[in-house]
Amino acid sequence: MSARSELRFPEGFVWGAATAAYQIEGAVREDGRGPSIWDTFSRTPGKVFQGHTGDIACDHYHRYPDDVAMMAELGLQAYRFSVAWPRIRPDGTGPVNPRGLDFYDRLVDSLLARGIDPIVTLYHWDLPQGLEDRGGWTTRETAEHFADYAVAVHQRLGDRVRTWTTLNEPWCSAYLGYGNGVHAPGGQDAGDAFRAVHHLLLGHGLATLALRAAGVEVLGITLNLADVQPADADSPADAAAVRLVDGLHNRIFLDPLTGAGYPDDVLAHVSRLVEPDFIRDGDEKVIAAPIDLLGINYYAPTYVAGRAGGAGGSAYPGSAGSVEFLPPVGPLTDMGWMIEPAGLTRLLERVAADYPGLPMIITENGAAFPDKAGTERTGWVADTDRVAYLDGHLRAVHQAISRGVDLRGYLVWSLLDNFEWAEGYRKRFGIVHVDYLTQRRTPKESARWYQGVISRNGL
Ligand code: PNW
Repeated sequence: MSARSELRFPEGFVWGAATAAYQIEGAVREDGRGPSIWDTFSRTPGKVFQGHTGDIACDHYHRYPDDVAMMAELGLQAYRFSVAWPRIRPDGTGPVNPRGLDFYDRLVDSLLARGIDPIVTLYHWDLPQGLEDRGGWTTRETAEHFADYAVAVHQRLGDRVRTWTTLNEPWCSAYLGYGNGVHAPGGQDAGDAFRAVHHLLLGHGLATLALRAAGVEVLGITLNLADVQPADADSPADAAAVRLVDGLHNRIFLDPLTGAGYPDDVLAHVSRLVEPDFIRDGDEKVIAAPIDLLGINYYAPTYVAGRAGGAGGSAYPGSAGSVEFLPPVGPLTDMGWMIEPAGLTRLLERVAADYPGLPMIITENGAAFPDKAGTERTGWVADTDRVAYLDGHLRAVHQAISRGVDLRGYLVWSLLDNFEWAEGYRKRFGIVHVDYLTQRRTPKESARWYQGVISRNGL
């Protein structure tokens, strides 16, 4: 009898994995690359765990042929990577650096030679330091520079890359980068966080218009949307807290992207913290440039309560005084994040209901778990906890699809253990283990399991 899988995914459903340039490439001074805000930030004492940097990371810049061969062996159908802006425009404003483009040219060719579909992210947080020196995402000019850079990348790769996304998780860039200082460039100002939200969205819109004019086929953006839940489903105060956090996290991006403009309640909240004079006439029209695909990154749910004098969350400007974020409970990942697959089903169904007609793809989902002892000796990483996480979340994805959500694919975060931003190398998200002393790659049990899922197109 042939092995029949229990849960089948739709025909043509895309299976892949994701990474980001600064987290895996290394080679930060090679072939004319300029410094990014993450080079600066990671060298600033106290910002990243034990002063880790992306200087070497997974050395993917040199090892990409082997890495692509490994992807092919695992059966990946798509690979989402990001282009490092400072490789393409080393100081942010000057001439294009062809040697930077050469690297992605080679990478794309090797992916295509193995039948793997490249999915390009144009911005995964590594802003050229030269642009930050002029104000970074708090300024309009950065949005315009982003569109120019997008066109330069497309000119080189557009004949072979079909699927493009502009930004990865602008929520993180704005609120963690300019609001609470946890990410580069380390700004701590609520007004700047909202300026950054707007200029990131504007940059997305300008790039979308420019890429569309250049003939891009499939164009989108990736958001880390939050499944915001009330502590008590019957409490009006908790419902109000959900509405505020949902506004600051989800609707502030989704509404303008889909043509509805900024939500009134969110604008009212923002206006209490900063004069929103950075939003100009016509901007919302640019931001609403039609997209083909919404990338969603999901890791964990967010539970909130409405409470006068609540501590709020540093990543949600103006939330102190009315919102309490509940501590995560139950089984947690190594990031301290809750494991709740149902949150992913809820999130997908909510987006499908509130923003109909927008096809979606999971551009990131996965988990950090501590390394098990003995990997180097046995050459085998038994990450059963990660297999369970992925299995649970794929069941949640399947449920959403079976209820009618138009979801086109799933990309696991991440292919490799890598530089986990402020956490440095101590958090491991890979389905492939990386020994940072030798750069040896060892597929974990989860990679073998995922290989089987892909080959069966099901669980
Ligand atoms: C995402 N948060 O980051 C990024 O897109 C990846 O580069 C990253 O490695 C992955 O998720 C795992 O963290 C996030 O604090 C970082 O809520 C922080 C948060 C969310 C997403």
